[in-house]
Order: sequence, then structure tokens, then C-alpha cells
Amino acid sequence: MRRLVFVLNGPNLNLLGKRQPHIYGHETLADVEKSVRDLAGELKLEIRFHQSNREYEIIDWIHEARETSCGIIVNPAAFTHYSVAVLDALNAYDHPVMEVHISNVHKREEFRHHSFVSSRADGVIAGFGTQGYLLALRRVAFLVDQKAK
Ligand code: CA2
Repeated sequence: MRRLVFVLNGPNLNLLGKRQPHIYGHETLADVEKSVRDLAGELKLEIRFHQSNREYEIIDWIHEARETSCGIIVNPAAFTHYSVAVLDALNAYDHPVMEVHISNVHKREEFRHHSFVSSRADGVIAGFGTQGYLLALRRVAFLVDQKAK
């Protein structure tokens, strides 16, 4: 299995660092991608980093990941809270799935407290800011290395 990890970002995350910094911080998605790629280099992992505002694109990337990757890190953004389609795609994926939320969704509105994706995720990180992506990547690397032993 290739040491390739997909990092998938849902709707509106292209606005990261440009709006609502009190909730999501000042880093842009490009900053997050760079930090993820730097850490991946240390962990000897390859990265596919994507963002889309379209549900079907997230689903198509999950399907692509089935054939090629050893893990998925996903911030499904608003799809978290209503997309059975994203959950179904992840349920057809056989390797570790880490769900990341920049904000602590449990401290926010009630509708953000439920995640469809959490029933499939192997780990969930919320409220660690953009550092959550790096923590999730370390966990994927650990699980992949453990499996290879
Ligand atoms: O905390 C997270 O990472 C979320 O997944 C972000 C989603 C939200 O719907 C989830 O409940 C929690 C929203 C992403 C929108 O990102 C923006 C970033 C900056 C400005 C505007 C939106």
C-alpha cells in the first residue's frame, strides 16, 4: 500500500483565514496545506490535498482514495452534519479515517453537535484549530506504521 494520505476539505473552507478569524483563526487553507506537507515529509507520507464546495467531488475523491491511499483526513465542514452520501462513501473505504474540525463544534450551535461522519471515523479531533490536521496526520502515520510491523 502506498504511503499516500488524502486530506479532504468541505464547503467554504476555501475562505479559511479570510473571514471569521475568531472562530477559525488566521491561517489560510494554503497555510494548512503547507504545514501538512512539511509534516508528511518528516513522516515519509505523500499527500493529496483537496477542497471543494461540491459534495460529489468529496465523494469522488473518497472513491479515488479507496484504490490508492492508506488513510483519509477529512474536514467535511457543513457536510458533517447532514451528508449520508459522504458517510456512505467513507463506509466503503478500508483504511483509517480521521475527522477534523477546526472549531470545537460541541461548544457551538446544537445542529453542529451531530456528525454523520463520526460513526465511521477512527478518530475525531475538534477545537484544536488547524493543528488538528497535524495531529490527525501523526495518528494516521502511527496506524500505518503499526500495521506494517
Ligand atoms: O470547525 C470546523 O472545522 C467545521 O467543520 C467548519 C465548518 C462548519 O460548518 C462545521 O460545523 C465545523 C464551516 C467551514 C466554513 O469555513 C469558513 C472559514 C472561514 C470563513 C467562513 C467559513
